[in-house]
Amino acid sequence: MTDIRNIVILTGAGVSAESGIDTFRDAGGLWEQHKVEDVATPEGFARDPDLVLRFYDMRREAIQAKQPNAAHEALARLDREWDGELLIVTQNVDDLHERAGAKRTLHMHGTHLNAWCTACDARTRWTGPLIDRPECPKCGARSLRPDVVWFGEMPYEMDRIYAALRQADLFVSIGTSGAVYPAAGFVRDARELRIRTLELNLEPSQGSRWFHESRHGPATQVVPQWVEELLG
Ligand code: BV8
Repeated sequence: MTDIRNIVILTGAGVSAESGIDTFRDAGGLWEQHKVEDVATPEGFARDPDLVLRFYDMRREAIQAKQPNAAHEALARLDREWDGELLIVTQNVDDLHERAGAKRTLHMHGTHLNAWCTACDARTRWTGPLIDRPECPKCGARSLRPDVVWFGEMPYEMDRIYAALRQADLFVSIGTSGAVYPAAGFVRDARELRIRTLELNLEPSQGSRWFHESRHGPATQVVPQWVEELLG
């Protein structure tokens, strides 16, 4: 690993699972309780805004009672101590990477803790519910939605992600099923760019065959071990 300078890390729900935050596709996961097209699409929001707002209000409240786990802590340590480039691209909308101390993070699917005004486009930090249609702090309109990227919507900062991938020497995917694009395609982009690829996941993901190396186990074990090796 001595020739590694610039690292891009992709994280998914598996990195927060041991903090008690439901993943999407594991047994009893979020999508089993709700149909994706009903709660995570603009069409679903237009059809039944109350259902969608309650779904996100429940999750926004739940994550605030959770704590970062050893995987988040290890990635924050890597962020502090790694003197090369590092970007933690997370698909997660919780803030556990930041609460563990990570700074170089990018939320490509948005964040639970922002509200997005569809009238004036302002994004405001938001920790309470949206079901009561509160006023936008900037323009006063009662047009706030979760600042979360739904299916069919453009993920955030794609240019910045691809620019980081083009400079990377190592791409590490942690706790994601490889089910959702374009995130699930990053490993193939990395392979085309001749970047070393590593998967750290509880079990093989849908993209496992694209990784040079896969290590399987709970994130709180495999992530600190990998960070220790890298910094060791
Ligand atoms: C877009 C926010 C156009 C909301 C989410 C190509 C082919 C097919 C379809 C498409 C395609 N391109 C686009 C699409 C459509 C769609 C898509 O991919 N559909 C899928 C279902 C086929 N994609 C989109 O619509 C995206 N937008 O494409 O716009 C575009 C394209 C390119 C460039 C520009 C524009 C937008 C997708 C974003 C949707 N929003 N989240 C919310 O959170 O409510 S998706 C949501 O699910 C997550 O954010 C995450 O991205 C995704 C996958 O979830 P994971 O994080 O992987 O979690 P999951 O439960 O699936 O897996 C958990 C993993 O952890 C498992 O592997 C498990 O083994 C592991 N694990 C569990 N416990 C542990 C663990 N690992 C370690 N330790 C543990 N303890």
